Amino acid sequence: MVIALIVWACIFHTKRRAKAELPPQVRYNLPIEMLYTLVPLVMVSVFFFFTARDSRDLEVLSGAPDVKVKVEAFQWSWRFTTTVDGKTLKPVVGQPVSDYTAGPQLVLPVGKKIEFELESPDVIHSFWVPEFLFKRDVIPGIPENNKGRKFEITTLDKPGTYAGRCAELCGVDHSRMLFNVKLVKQAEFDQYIATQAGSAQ
Ligand SMILES: [Cu+2]
Repeated sequence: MVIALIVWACIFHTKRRAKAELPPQVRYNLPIEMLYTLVPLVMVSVFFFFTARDSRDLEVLSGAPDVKVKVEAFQWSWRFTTTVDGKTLKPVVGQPVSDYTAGPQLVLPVGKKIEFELESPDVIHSFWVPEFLFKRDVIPGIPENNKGRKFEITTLDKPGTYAGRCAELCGVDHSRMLFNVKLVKQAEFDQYIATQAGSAQ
C-alpha cells in the first residue's frame, strides 16, 4: 500500500512543483498543538501509573514466608539453598545442561509463600520460571539484606515440574543455564525435607 501511494504521488504530483505554491499552513494552530502535547502526556501518565502500582506490588515482602530460597546464579548454572522452619538444607548445585529436566531441581510446596533471595558472584543473570509469570534480574554487588535482592511469590496450586532458565545473556553457556522447579503437595514436601535434613549443614 505504501509503495502504491509513493508511485501515485510520483506520477500525479510532480507537475504541480512548478507552481511552487505552499500547502495550507498549520503552524500556530492552537487546538492541534494542544492535542499533540496532551495526548502523549496522558498516555505516558497512564503507563506510569500502572507501572508504578505494579512494581510496588511486586516488591512487597510479607516477612513471613513458608519457605526461603537462596538462589545463586553463576556462569552457567544455579545453586539453590532452601530454608524451612529454621532448617537449612544442603544446597542443590547444577551444571550447564541442554534439557531443563537435567538441570538442578528446586523442590517447593504448592500454594505457599516463597521468599527468594538472589545473588550472583559474576555477571548479571535473570531468574525466570515462565509458568510463575515472574522474572527478576540477579545483579552482582547488591549488599546483603538489601530489599533489592529479594522477592516473594505464592507458588502455583498445580503440582508439576516447571522449566526455569536464565533470561539475561550472560556468556557462552547462557542457553544451557537451565533448571527446574518441582511443585509438590505439602506432605510430599515434608517428606523431601526429612530426607534432606540428614545431610543438612
Ligand atoms: Cu545467566
